[in-house]
Amino acid sequence: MTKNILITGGAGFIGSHVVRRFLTQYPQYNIINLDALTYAGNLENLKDVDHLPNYTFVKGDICDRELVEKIMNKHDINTIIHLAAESHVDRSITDPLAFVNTNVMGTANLLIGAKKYWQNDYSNKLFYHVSTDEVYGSLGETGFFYEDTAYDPRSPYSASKAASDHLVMAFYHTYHMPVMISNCSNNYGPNHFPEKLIPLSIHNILQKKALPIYGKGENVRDWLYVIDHALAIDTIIHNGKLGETYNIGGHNEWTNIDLIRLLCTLMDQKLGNEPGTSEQLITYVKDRAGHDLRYAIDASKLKNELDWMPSVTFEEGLSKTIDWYLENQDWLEQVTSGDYANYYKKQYGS
Ligand code: NAD
Ligand code: TDX
Repeated sequence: MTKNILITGGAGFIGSHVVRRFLTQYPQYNIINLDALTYAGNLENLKDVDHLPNYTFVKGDICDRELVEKIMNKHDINTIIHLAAESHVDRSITDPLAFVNTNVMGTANLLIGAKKYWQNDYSNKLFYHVSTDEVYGSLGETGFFYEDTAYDPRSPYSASKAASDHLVMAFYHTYHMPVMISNCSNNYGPNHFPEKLIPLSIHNILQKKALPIYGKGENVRDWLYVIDHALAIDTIIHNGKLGETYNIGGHNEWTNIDLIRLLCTLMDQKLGNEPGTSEQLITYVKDRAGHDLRYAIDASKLKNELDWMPSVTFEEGLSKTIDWYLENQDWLEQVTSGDYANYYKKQYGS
């Protein structure tokens, strides 16, 4: 069965890997990428695949009802993979409304657009919503997030993602729209915008700038290679159950400080620096407001039911990621020109 898939946010970090996976793995599917090209969206992320005949790009906002309806009609969309979002927690602290607009209103708009076009004929239709483990809140030193863990979002970002998840489930229960949700842990890998911890630190090591660690660096995140996330989404779309949530995680917990120390060691090796050179750049700075202590996903449902497991170890994934940034310094330069310097100054003071 041919799928005409609307992918939102396909020019962003994770979205570009999802677009590439579907374009190359399923040449019989038509992929329509709707992206507003905010500061986080970049068509360069797709330059190796954007010539493929099954690919269409539309620049636009998911909040634009008319545009969404036009795309649904024109391309006879039967599957939506929804990734478009404002995604950076620090930005949500300074500008929460932008997160409510895109993450809540934008998701509602897409759901309404799909409902209108599909007109209750839901055979072979799917609304797949990409969400985050941050909706579950913050863990103490032990325990995991399960699919039935109660939502407890604590930042404007996670609150807006939680609201969007609830809307998706509301459309399932109220209108029987076929939906699936996945809640994933922290991703890392190529094309990651350098406002997030790992690419920001790689960029700063290359620039010999301070590596800002919030608080004491004891917060824990569970890191997953972005290509494994794209693979998990592919697996769930083809084999998952409607109305279900799947947790996706890397079984890979690191305190921020240990992670940055490992990154420094790998960077020194690759750059031919004296051991310990990059660690000297580590600088403890004021903590993030409401900084969640620990995230850790239990992904056993995905493993037991759909046989998905991460394919690379963290050391392999991190090494590949650093290699990508070293080979794509023009990409880094491009995305850090323009408004990035203003953002950086506002966030870090220099
Ligand atoms: P990103 O910020 O790199 O990319 C977001 C993309 O959405 C960009 O291309 C941007 O231009 C586009 N976009 C933003 N607002 C839009 C709008 N109003 N209309 C159309 N397009 C718009 O984000 P990411 O890290 O790739 O995250 C993608 C999705 O995955 C998000 O929904 C996020 O919540 C979720 N997620 C991210 C992570 C992570 O670690 N990055 C982990 C779990 C879940
Ligand atoms: O300069 C920094 N210094 C620092 O110590 C930055 C940018 C971050 N941090 C800390 C905060 C977090 O504990 O590093 C950790 C990771 O921070 P981010 O890279 O900003 O990611 P996080 O806040 O954990 O959220 C990410 O994972 C879940 C994504 O940005 C979200 O979109 C996703 O949903």
